[in-house]
Amino acid sequence: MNDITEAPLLVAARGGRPSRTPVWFMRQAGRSLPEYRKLREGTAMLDACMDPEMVCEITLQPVRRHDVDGAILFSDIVVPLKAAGVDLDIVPGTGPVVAKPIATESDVKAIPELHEEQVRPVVDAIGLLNAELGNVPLIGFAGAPFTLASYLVEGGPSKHHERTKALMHGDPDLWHALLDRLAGITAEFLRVQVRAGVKAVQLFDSWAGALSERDYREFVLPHSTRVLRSVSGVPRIHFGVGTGELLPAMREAGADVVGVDWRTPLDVAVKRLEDAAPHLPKPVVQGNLDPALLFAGLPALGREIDRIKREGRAAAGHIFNLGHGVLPDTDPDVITRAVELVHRAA
Ligand code: 1CP
Repeated sequence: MNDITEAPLLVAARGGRPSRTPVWFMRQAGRSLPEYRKLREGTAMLDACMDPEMVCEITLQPVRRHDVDGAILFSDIVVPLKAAGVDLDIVPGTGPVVAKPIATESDVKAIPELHEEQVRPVVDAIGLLNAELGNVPLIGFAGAPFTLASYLVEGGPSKHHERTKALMHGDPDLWHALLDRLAGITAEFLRVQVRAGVKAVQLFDSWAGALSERDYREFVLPHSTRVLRSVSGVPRIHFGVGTGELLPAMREAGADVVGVDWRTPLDVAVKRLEDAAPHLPKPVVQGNLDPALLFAGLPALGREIDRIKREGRAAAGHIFNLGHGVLPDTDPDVITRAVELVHRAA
């Protein structure tokens, strides 16, 4: 196979039947791999994301080890915010922490735009990766406006997103102004990655599942729709956690592939997506193995993988993945075995 457009992940993303079920894992690069921990020693996360050689090496590590069908660019959802000039850091063991959380109109107005030269190291990393990856597609990504807003408004990781929801309901105009700015940054970051040569993109709205469908439709959907519409030329994957109730609305945002966490069986997800938009082509889904199943032993893991593949046949195309990211204590050898089990014809 010399034509990357025939790579299993890209065939499935177009709603076709590839030669094998394509599989990659969210957070496949990172703490579960000893070679990652070794390389990262002494380098802060955001510095690593701006070092093209390091990004290239970390992105390749899981591809070499596990024979996955996609490489996810090593980066983070806050990278474009930091690059544009927002004062934030990624604190080990915590996640993104923002120096001055967003609360007022002047805070929103102070959020800068993103310009390509500010993320030049990411562009360079994509160039290096495309030279190395052969027929394995490189997946770029960005954080969706709502999930980014949650970090900016809460000041860091949040369980209940209470400040975010308070702003959304308490001052809808300011909320929409904030999401409009963030949608601009996210859309530009995705377009930069597409121009640099990624073969697919994923929009991570990880925390959208914290919202009711009503709130999602009013306060989030228009902005995510704008982001997805502004990206063309590569398949677009749209993912969130706990979004079983939001799947119809997420489909309306217009992505080519909808990510599903482990709470909703794929055949049920496909039915919800189809019922929501009978005029659209049959949906393509990504998911949805519970990351905890990688701790359950190979017989149980094999059964779950077979079930998910069976249920995934309800879709026009299925990209196998976890329902959320690899947990840090996961045994990397089990990830390799899981990939073999997905690839096994059944
Ligand atoms: O292999 C890969 O998937 C590529 C690397 C990657 C991705 C896709 C990282 C590296 N971050 C992300 C996206 C990301 N970052 C998301 C969306 C995906 C998801 O839902 O998991 C989110 C919500 C973040 C925010 C973030 N960054 C967190 C979560 C905090 C919370 O609210 O619970 C954390 C812990 C980080 C830091 C981070 N990002 C990536 C790594 C390897 C790390 C740890 C860095 C360190 O400890 O130094």
